Amino acid sequence: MDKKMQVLVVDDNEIDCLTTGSFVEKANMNLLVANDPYSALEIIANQEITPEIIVVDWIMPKMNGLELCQKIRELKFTITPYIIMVTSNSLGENEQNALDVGADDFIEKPIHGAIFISRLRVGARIINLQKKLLSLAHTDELTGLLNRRAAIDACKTHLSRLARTEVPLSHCLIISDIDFFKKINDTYGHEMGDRVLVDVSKRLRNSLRPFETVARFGGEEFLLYCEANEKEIKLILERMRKAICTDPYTLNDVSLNLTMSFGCVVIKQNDTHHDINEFIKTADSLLYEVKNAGRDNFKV
Ligand code: GH3
Ligand code: MG
Ligand code: MG
Ligand code: MG
Repeated sequence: MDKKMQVLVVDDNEIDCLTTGSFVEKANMNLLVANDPYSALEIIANQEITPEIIVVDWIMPKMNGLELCQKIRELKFTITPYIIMVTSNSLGENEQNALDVGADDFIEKPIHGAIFISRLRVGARIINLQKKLLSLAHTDELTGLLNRRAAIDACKTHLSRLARTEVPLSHCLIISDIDFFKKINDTYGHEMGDRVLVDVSKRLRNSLRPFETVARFGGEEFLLYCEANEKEIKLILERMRKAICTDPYTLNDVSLNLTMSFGCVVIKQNDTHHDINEFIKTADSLLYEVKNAGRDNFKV
């Protein structure tokens, strides 16, 4: 089931806040409340809960709704919030100004509950569309794993989190590649090749924890990112190597075994200022060494 839509109501008038809030809850959405624009910006900056629909009152002391709307539009979001401006200030040019600075909708006070709920649902449709597009843009169609672009974004997030952690930690970035994959396509056909890619993806995904990253980086090449030190990662890599080569891959009557090679770079907190592509390059050259040394192995 879809998660509840997060709706932030910004209004300096407590009664209006309660009324608007009750409609939000009636629409079965999750209500967040700010009684002034500054607390609204704080809630928006909070990484844990990102408001998806923001209902902004126009007349507020210190910073009005129009300015707040402008400020929100200057921020960077993964999902751009849908802004509904609400006001008793309903001159035609106000409506135009609100829409021009970035509001998506404009409603006059007093709010008509049923219509407001319908308008919240319009906002929810736009948000859900954004989510769907984002997920398509980030997912590898065949395997369902993250694709290359999303892998790099995820690694950047992991890196900045590593830079911020207070306890000494290290992370690992792995590039892995199926050995002699071309032979599988050539011998058994592309359908078998695809089947192997899907199965390998599952085995790799199951080898790491949910918050760690497993991505399809290229044709038969994968990027993995996990929280581990050098000693731990050697055990994890050996477990992954075995998960890939132990059980056969089957499609119809065909059953085959394969192996995979892994190159892994350990990232310490002091290294987090490096560009992610440098780590990928290092992992890749370690992978190349494993290939040259006979494959079915890993190098850290
Ligand atoms: P090595 O051990 O050196 O990695 O040899 P390899 O044969 O695995 O490497 P090579 O790069 O020569 O071949 C990779 C093959 O992967 C070639 C390409 O046709 C195949 N491939 C890439 N993407 C897909 C895909 O989506 N489906 C299938 N079936 N094959 C793919
Ligand atoms: Mg007001
Ligand atoms: Mg290969
Ligand atoms: Mg390859």
